[in-house]
Amino acid sequence: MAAWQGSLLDLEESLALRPVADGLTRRDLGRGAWLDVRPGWLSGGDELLEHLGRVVPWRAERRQMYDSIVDVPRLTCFYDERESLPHPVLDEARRMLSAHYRPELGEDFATAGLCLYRDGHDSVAWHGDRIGRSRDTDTMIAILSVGADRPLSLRPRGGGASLRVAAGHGDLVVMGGSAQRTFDHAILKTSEDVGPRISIQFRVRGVR
Ligand SMILES: O=C(O)CCC(=O)C(=O)O
Repeated sequence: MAAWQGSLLDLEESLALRPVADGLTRRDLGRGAWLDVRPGWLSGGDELLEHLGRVVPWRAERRQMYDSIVDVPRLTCFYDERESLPHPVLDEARRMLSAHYRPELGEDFATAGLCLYRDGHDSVAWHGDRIGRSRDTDTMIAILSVGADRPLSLRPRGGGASLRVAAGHGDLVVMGGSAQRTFDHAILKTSEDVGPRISIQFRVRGVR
């Protein structure tokens, strides 16, 4: 994995999660979709980035695109609900997210999908997570990011202006309501010289 220039401030902080609700803001996207943003949820994220880069069995991903199977330019690893996560702070993150969102979500976060964007050439194209209950029912996808700030882009399905949300080092972004049905999201390529980013997406059982 290419070097990540962590901040000196971050190196002095220990790896820990702060309360989810502190500084959490919700944005109504319309069409029943919303976005929660909690900047700086995780402190000391350099350590997590380095650890995950080293221990996770990263795999290249291939996806059906129209009539062909194409390489997705990023590396991934999926942990289902029975597997222990590759760092205890991620088990704690899942517990905290479940405790915070359970009254609204009606169930716990279960699985964790990890994605490694090695540099600005890595990306994921516009899509919604529409496998499972998210195809026709509201759900939530909670994303913790470490490493380079690669904004999460969203755009309404069927046309309309897109928006970009910062998903920086230690930030939490939660897509909720109808967001997987009424919006698509993407991590777009950038020509900027950016280092690696790892995202950890927590989902409920069966949703991909
Ligand atoms: O890396 C991210 O923040 C988004 C990942 C994503 O959209 C996906 O894997 O479905």
